[in-house]
Amino acid sequence: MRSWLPEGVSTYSGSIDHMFYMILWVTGIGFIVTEVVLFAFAFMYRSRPGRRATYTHGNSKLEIIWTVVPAAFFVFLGFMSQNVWSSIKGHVPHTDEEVTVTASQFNWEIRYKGKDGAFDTPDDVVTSNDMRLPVDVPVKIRLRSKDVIHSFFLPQFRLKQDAVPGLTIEVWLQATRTGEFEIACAELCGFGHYSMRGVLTVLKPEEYRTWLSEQEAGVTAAQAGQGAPAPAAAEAKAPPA
Ligand SMILES: [Cu+2]
Repeated sequence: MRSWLPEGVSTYSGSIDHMFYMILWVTGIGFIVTEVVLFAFAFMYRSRPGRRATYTHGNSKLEIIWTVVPAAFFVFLGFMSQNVWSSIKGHVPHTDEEVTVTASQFNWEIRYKGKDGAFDTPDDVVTSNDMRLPVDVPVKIRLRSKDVIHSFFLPQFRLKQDAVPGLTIEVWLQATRTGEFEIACAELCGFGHYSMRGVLTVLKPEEYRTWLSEQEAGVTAAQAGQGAPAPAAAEAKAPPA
């Protein structure tokens, strides 16, 4: 049954899966029990020759039981979900690893700070549908949208968050293994919605550093090629931690 969901590769995927299966079990068992009783009673008390219908006002004790027991389950599940929710959504861990993801019809623009350590500056490293992150490090992702509502979905990380025009929404993840994973859009956002697909590559931290430095060097070289003098001072600066 566990094979239902894709492999979980974030630090919080286990607690989300646990909640998912717990809710599935509770509601699944409740569903089966009530359906069996419904069909059994419909069969047992079906119309038959010689049997008269009786009028009953119901049974207060039974009604109290089948109201209180599910209510208690819902409150229990609510408290459990609240713990998981607040540990994932309630706070973003302190981290120096930050990327901005901007959704638009129909691609994901991934933006890294570049050498100056600040977003939305000329030295930003920008890729399309190609996101790379280090393993075992918390990463903050700032989500934005240029046009309509999209939904940033990393199934293996159990991360799904709407990207809403006009807002910057912060989410985070910490990958537990290296590999390539799908970035999907989970909000019907237009004709090209199906093609809105990216790849998240989780690398070892040193491989990630190397890749990012190469990208930064590429941006600097491109700027130099356009006639803008390469900022020599920035070259000497230590890269952002
Ligand atoms: Cu979309």
